[in-house]
Amino acid sequence: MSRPHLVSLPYSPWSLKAKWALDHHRVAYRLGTHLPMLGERLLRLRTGRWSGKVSVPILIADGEAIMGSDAIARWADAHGEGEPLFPEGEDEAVAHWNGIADELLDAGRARVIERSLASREALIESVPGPRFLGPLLVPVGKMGARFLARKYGADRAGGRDVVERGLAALGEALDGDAHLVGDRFTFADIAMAAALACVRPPGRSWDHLGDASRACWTDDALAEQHEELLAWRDHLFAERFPPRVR
Ligand SMILES: N[C@@H](CCC(=O)N[C@@H](CS)C(=O)NCC(=O)O)C(=O)O
Repeated sequence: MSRPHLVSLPYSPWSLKAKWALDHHRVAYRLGTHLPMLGERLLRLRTGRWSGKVSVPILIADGEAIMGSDAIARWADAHGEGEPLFPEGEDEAVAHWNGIADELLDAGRARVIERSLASREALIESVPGPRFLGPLLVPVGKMGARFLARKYGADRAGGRDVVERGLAALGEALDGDAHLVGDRFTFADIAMAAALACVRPPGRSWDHLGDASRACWTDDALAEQHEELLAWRDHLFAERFPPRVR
């Protein structure tokens, strides 16, 4: 098998979930970067999907395009080494947490887009290019943010109440435990740890965010209320997904 190619968005928690699952299973891969809006056609070309929504992460393995963090993690379970992330009999429980993680991230993305549109620096950071082009990058950043808002229906995403409910459920389920499903490390832990980016991103080694974008992601009030969950997340990242592995 030739080395699979992961097309990702460096700052996206969904891409982080896929990278984590691949690393967990010691799958070596080439990493490519997708550019929202401008890279849409290339993504369709790479995947052969000319209708419907295309989003990253996408893993191209043996000519097949596997789209979405969940499908990529399942592919890694089937093709990699080590303990499964979807243990037998726990599929429903893992899917339940992945669903909650998606709700949190959808709500988080809508909020980040709104806040980015109000931050000149964050808009500049969102466009690759030399910083001295700053003023020219702002309109491109705005177009990109509006494109993502439309594509992912930011106006239909849940609000802060959805995030609060998800965090409360996570706190109750963990209640001091290390893992969410069956006392072992699963994709449920990966999904919820990654989703906490909408409260406070995990750190530059993982999220590659600039300062202004990090501020848009961070919700100080929620972070203060949920330091225990963030400590759980930080521990999991440090132990199970150390930066040196990637
Ligand atoms: N359910 C998908 C969600 C993926 C997703 O929402 N990707 C967004 C991350 S912001 C994306 O590709 N954005 C860039 C684009 O659509 O061009 C997964 O689990 O991977």
